[in-house]
Amino acid sequence: MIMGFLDKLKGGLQKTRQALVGRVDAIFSGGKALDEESLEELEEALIGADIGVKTAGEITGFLKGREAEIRKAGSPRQFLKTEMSALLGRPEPLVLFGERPFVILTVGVNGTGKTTTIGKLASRFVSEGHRVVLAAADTFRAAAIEQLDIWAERSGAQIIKQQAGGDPAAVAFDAVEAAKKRGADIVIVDTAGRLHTKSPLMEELKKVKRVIQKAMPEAPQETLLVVDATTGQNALSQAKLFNEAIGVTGIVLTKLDGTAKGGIVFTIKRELGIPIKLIGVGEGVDDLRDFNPQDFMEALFSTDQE
Ligand SMILES: Nc1nc2c(ncn2[C@@H]2O[C@H](COP(=O)(O)OP(=O)(O)OP(=O)(O)O)[C@@H](O)[C@H]2O)c(=O)[nH]1
Ligand SMILES: [Mg+2]
Repeated sequence: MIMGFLDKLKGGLQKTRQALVGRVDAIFSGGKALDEESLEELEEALIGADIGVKTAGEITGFLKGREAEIRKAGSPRQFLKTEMSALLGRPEPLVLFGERPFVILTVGVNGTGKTTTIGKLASRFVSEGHRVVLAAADTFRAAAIEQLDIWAERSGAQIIKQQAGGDPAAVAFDAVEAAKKRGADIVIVDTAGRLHTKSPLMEELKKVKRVIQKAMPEAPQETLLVVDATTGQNALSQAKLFNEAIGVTGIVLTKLDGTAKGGIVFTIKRELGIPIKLIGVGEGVDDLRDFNPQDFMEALFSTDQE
């Protein structure tokens, strides 16, 4: 099971690996010197994999002038792996704490994978023995409610919904109240995708949060921003604006399968200070996992499939 996921992660990161590690190998193969020129090439490879200009500069700056040491330690690739691992720090998984219900509010721009992530999470929590209530607070489209309904059925979660066009805040409130009454453990609130730059939509989200707090003052204990890894650097402005509006406690990075922009993990970690808690590497129910920096680095620098 765990190996299966690592393989999937390796497969998913193949494009990022080619963009980054493949080029690193190419740069340093043939015993090329670690001079200005190869460092510049490396910096370009890092930026190309969406690691971010600032972090890319830091990494190459760190390598500069340390050629003898790096050669002694083994390959530049190994050295780079160690240095980059240090940048990612420890895992910061999703932890259910405090009073029940534990309320998770899910937000993000259109199509990033919010509803799918909720379905996967619901399935995980139910299989762990938790009682889960989903709130269909994406009332914008009827199809969105149906989509969540299917996930509720598939996972064995309950769902609170209204008709399309209803008030999202009211749905979220009802879900928390229902969970309290029924003694449920977890509420996961789906919301409509919205552009972080559209202020009326961000106001609506603030209202959802305020109204949830009328039902339970300490909720939402977790506000997850779902970010599509393929959007690259735009993830940063999404995170900044959603965070300013409602306070984001964790990031779910989806679609890490098949993107060459997996380096966004470093940018988020280094420039935002919001932990990546979960990653998505596919559309299936098992394709969501806790983000583990070490697994990520193993997969990114793996050599056994290309
Ligand atoms: N490859 C891949 N596809 C994913 C992943 N997560 C979600 N998707 C797909 O992305 C598409 C959009 O997913 P949704 O869950 O509907 O996204 P959403 O954020 O709820 O979309 P809106 O509600 O319209 O804003 C679907 O086709 C999902 O199957 C992932 O980790 N990898
Ligand atoms: Mg959705």
